[in-house]
Amino acid sequence: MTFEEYIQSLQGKQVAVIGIGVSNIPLIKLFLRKGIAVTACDKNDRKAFGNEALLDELEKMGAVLKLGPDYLDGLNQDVIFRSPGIRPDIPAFEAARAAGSEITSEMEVFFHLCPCKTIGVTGSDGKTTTTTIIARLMEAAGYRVHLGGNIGRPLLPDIESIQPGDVAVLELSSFQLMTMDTSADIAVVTNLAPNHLDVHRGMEEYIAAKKNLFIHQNSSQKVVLNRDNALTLALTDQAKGQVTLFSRQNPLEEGVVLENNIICVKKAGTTREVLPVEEILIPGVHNIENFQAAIAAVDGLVSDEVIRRFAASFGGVEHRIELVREVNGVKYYNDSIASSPSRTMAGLRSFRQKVILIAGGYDKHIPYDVLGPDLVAHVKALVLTGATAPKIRAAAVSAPGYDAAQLPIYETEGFAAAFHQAVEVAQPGDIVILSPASASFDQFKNFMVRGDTFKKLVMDL
Ligand code: UMA
Repeated sequence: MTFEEYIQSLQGKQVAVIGIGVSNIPLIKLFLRKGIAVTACDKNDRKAFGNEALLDELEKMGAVLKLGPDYLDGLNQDVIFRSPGIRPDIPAFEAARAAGSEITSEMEVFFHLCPCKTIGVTGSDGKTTTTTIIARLMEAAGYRVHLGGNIGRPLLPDIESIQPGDVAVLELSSFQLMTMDTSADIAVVTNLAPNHLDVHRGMEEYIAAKKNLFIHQNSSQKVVLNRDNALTLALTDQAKGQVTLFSRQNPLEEGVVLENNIICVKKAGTTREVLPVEEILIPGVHNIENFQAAIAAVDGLVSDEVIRRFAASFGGVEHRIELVREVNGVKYYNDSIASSPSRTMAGLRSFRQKVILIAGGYDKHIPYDVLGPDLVAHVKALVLTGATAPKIRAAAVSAPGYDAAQLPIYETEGFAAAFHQAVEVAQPGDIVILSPASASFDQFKNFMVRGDTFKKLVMDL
């Protein structure tokens, strides 16, 4: 179906959009411009929503608004778009579904209608960097690239400008994948570790969601999986498309490996040296893996020369081990994206020296013990704030080799106090890094606001 035909099919139907956020605002506007009847619903009332001008604009364009605690009452429109942050099985959706409504999402419809090749990236860590690397490589190779998804930009509203020869590169979260019935042409799963267990019913549901990125492929499509991550490797048997493995730690007969510190592609008995690790500008072994995943995805589409030139100049993505500035000999890094322990572990392992770590935040009910050994090995002072502070402290204290004199732990009330505590203990030559191992929602709207707040505190020093 073309986009035009899809819009035709919605004419005369009632459409509801649940959650007036990043995913759905451009969608609501697009539908209204096309003359479709839209009811836009959000759990926040006008005041709590915080952007009256937008609500007024939507109303002026013809939207019916349903805001506040009763926003889901009587939900029965023909087609209902759900925001990623809302589970697809809440009672209001179940009731509407039983009464004949179709429950879908911006991402699902995008995959149904996208006229060009799609490259989709999911995983617990490394999604945004890998997605960005792939998009930039494809661009450098001359493709017209549309970059979006969980990275913060919905693509369905742009679909009219997408040409068959373009490439759509998408980061997908488990929330977006939960109900997907179409897979990407090239699917990449970077790795899997416990995350979002406050929303998902357990690891099984989380992994089942991630699998949707490749489980609906045909045999001519491609899935890239991580040989070094047991949960990801276990998915190999379930792939319908052609599997390309990548591995930093293990030898492979076929796939993307690391040999003599060079990323190599092994295929049909041959080995091609693609990228010496020392030429990758961004630090950290996890970034070697991100490059390996990206190289596996674009192999055959982007030349090795383009890959090498790009790797030498790519400085990374904002909020991901981003160097903010150096003050009085102390380097400040913003790794606000690290909203889970595995993420923070990767951040800590990126540095050759021990760092002063600011961590803690909203509690997603994931285990923290795993973080303990890395705290002992890589942290010289730990500054904690937020709901997960006691869990992170417990992880450090119970880790083998913990020595209170080697790893002082500070607990502070509030984010700014944590920052100033870190500044106080820092000596010239030190590294201070915000890498919270927790989500931001206890004190901030999202990880970007948290990172921006940190950057402002650093700039104000
Ligand atoms: N809302 C309700 N009812 C609810 C939940 C939310 O009405 O039960 C309303 C909120 O009041 C708000 C709106 O829905 O007004 C927000 O919707 P949302 O939280 O579902 O998120 P969006 O603003 O649409 O942003 C989403 C992703 N957010 C989530 O998955 C929670 C963004 O990922 C993504 O960039 C964006 O779509 C574009 O695709 C953010 C994220 O934190 C960055 N993702 C998680 C992660 O990466 O770990 C999954």
